[in-house]
Amino acid sequence: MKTVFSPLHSRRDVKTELDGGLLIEPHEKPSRAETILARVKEQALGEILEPEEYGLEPVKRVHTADYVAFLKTCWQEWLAAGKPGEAIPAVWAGRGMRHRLPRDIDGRLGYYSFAAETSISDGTWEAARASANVALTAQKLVAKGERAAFGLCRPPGHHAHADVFGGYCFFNNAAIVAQAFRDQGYGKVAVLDVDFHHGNGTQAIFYDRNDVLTISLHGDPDLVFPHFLGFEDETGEGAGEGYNLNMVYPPNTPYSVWSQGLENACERIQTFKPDALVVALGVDTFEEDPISFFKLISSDYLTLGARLARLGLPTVFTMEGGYDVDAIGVNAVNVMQGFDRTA
Ligand code: OKP
Ligand code: MG
Ligand code: ZN
Repeated sequence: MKTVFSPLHSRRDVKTELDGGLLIEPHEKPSRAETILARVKEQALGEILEPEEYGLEPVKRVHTADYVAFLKTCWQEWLAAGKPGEAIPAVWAGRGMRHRLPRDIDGRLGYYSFAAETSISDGTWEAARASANVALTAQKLVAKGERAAFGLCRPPGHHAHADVFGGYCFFNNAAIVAQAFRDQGYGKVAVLDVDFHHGNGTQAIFYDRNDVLTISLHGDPDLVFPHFLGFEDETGEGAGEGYNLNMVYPPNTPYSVWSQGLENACERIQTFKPDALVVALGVDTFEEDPISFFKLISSDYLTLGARLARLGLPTVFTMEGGYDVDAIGVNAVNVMQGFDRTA
């Protein structure tokens, strides 16, 4: 399988993540992508390509123009306001208040976000753009006939809504890929999110549509991030009713249990008969992940890849989470190898 990777990911190198009342070194750090790339090379998974430039048009098919413009100038606005640290949202429109875009940068940061762990600094915009280009280049490879392609995206994307960032995500790479397939004439697309966390952004972007099926397996949002979306009674709305599927699991869930949800997901995908599959691949389901609570082991990722291959669909992988940096290279590449080795 071919991998798409951009060295520009390293431009996202924030020094802070608000966690437990402290500003810690972010979990979502540059070494994540480098470790995965190193494993791709070590295992000779396949050719490694730099992304092509697709511009903002395919991004704006999923994100609003005002949100994209905000991300572009956010850091400059923050500096111009004389702020001493990194840009961190700290105020939101609570219940009973107005969702109105203020002029002040603190208000704008809150308007365009849903959480405070995701700091912004110099280079975040460039890295987020590169990450979307990585995903779109992987999509192009598959549209041109590759069976599958690995978009080694960083920063991740699946928490980003049409006009809201959070959970380390700015542009929803999986959603951008799904929409790109649609715009190229693929009639139906499925997005399967196997990251430990709910793919809230992807769900929200396609919630009222029946041309993109969204499925996510994840830790129970009653217990973990993103807390306010991802429950099993969220099944879609309007034309999209029945085209969103959430499967939630408790702490210590092993592959033997999680994979039953995966089977359900695969059956739903087969019934849907999509023309392409996008896999939002997080490996934070790993037993040693520092911020998650499932118990998958490294060999499970080979099995996962093999199961996805048996769907027999043109498949784009977008890299999402995974924070046990020592293991994410092996685990992510195991998915690709399990896929490649399965007819
Ligand atoms: C991004 B992705 C840790 C809280 C974690 C943010 C999690 C974002 C996960 N104390 N909050 O889905 O891997
Ligand atoms: Mg998920
Ligand atoms: Zn995650």
